[in-house]
Amino acid sequence: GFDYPDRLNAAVELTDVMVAKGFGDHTALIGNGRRRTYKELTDWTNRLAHALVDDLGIRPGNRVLIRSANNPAMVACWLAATKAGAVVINSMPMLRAGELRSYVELAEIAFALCDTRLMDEMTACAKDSAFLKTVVGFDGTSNHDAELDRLALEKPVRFQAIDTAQDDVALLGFTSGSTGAPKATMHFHRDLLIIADGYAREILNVTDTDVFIGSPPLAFTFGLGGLAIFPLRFGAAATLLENASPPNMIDIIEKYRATVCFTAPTAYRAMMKAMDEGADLSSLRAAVSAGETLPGPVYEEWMARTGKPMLDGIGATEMLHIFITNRFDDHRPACTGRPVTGYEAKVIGSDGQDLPAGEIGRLAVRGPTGCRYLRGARQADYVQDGWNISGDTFVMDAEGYFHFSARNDDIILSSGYNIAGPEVEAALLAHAAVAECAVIGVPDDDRGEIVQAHVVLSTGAEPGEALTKELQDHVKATIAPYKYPRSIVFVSDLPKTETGKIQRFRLRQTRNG
Ligand code: 3SK
Repeated sequence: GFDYPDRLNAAVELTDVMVAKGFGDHTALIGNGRRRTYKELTDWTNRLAHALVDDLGIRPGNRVLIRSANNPAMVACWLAATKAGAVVINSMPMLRAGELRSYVELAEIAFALCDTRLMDEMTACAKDSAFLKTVVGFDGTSNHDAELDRLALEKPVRFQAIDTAQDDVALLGFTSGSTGAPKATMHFHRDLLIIADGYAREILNVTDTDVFIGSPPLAFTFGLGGLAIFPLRFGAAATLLENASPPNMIDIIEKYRATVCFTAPTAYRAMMKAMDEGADLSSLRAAVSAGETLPGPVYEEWMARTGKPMLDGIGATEMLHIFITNRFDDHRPACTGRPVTGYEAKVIGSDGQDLPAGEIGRLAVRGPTGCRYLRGARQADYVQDGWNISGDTFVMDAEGYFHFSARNDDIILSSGYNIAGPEVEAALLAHAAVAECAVIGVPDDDRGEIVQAHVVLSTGAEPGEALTKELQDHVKATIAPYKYPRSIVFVSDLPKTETGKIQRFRLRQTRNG
């Protein structure tokens, strides 16, 4: 187990305590063309925390939403709000006002800190909100040229952090539920450290010489762990990219000789292609793949090119981070590996009973970092005896290794993003040309899966390329653009049950032949 003091503030552990341990001059964050040491990051977060408490009036337990792309300012705001005892909700920059509003309403969020470049949707979300009363801009480019930065600049560099308990909630992790309505899980201050002291230490052997790089948004706990908590816990450096396309990641890997990479198989494939044109990834000692299942051939190719394993793992926002993983000295193709120490995993049948090795069923997991849903209903359905029942089906082999089988719900996993089919359907149905539609995920070599919409048109609408483009643009303007259907198939009707329920599984079967 992990032994933390009763009074614990995770953000203080990742900043002030690191300075006290002698890491003050080490590089902590690199991003937007600047490098910041642990001392600079500590001072910055303390000033910001003063502004949040003294000027904005944030009190312990208040929920604070942060809206930003991955950059040092976002990390500083998250740490500052955590020092102030707030419960932080990190959100992705692509979210539209409607999606932000569903977060605000579910978590009754009163404060938002927003990169000024992303203010429009935030302001639209706050308009007439019963909950969100204070929206403050910060300068994501780190030039300190926004309201929150100006308030912080006048403040002292010492801040007496709020005396939080190790089991006070520090973070709400949001994910799309399978219907598109978001769900959130609560994570304690200690959970933020457990994922570092567990997975990052045990599996990745992180040290202060490591340089981290990766693509997942900090709003996704995969990114928050891999690109902020893990490096900061060990005195390592994190490189943060607002646009983590494979070419941009390659540039940074080469420039800073990055050693640990967190991304999805799609990006690894693109990076391997770039190796043929001379991309130098030789500095990477750990390539972590999660967010989508890692196809055997991608793992094999990485091994062949680098001589090192690509470490496939599965995590969940519910559990905060990775709980089943391969290891440097124990890895297999098309296999997710074994549980991280402290976590238990099993496969259960539709009746909730444990299934023997070799049988396909739903993956259930139990461990120190979850699962605690915000608001009651989901807890009863998806957490039984402490076991969180996931949306994935797996098989456990006779040796206790877990192998992914399929998703068990309407979530589509594309390039590491979780996309709820019903949410895309709702967006399409808001277009006058769409009478009915069903959205499924179809296999794709590059992205794992892509979103495919089967659309029945309203009378008078003309199928074709022009309408496909119009519907895609409409979805991009309605919900986060990464959710748009890359493929649209116009059909005359949809398969349905006798009671009129759309049978999406039939569309999937047709696809699979
Ligand atoms: O496997 C995932 O999708 C995941 C989710 C949350 C945190 C970490 C990971 C790897």
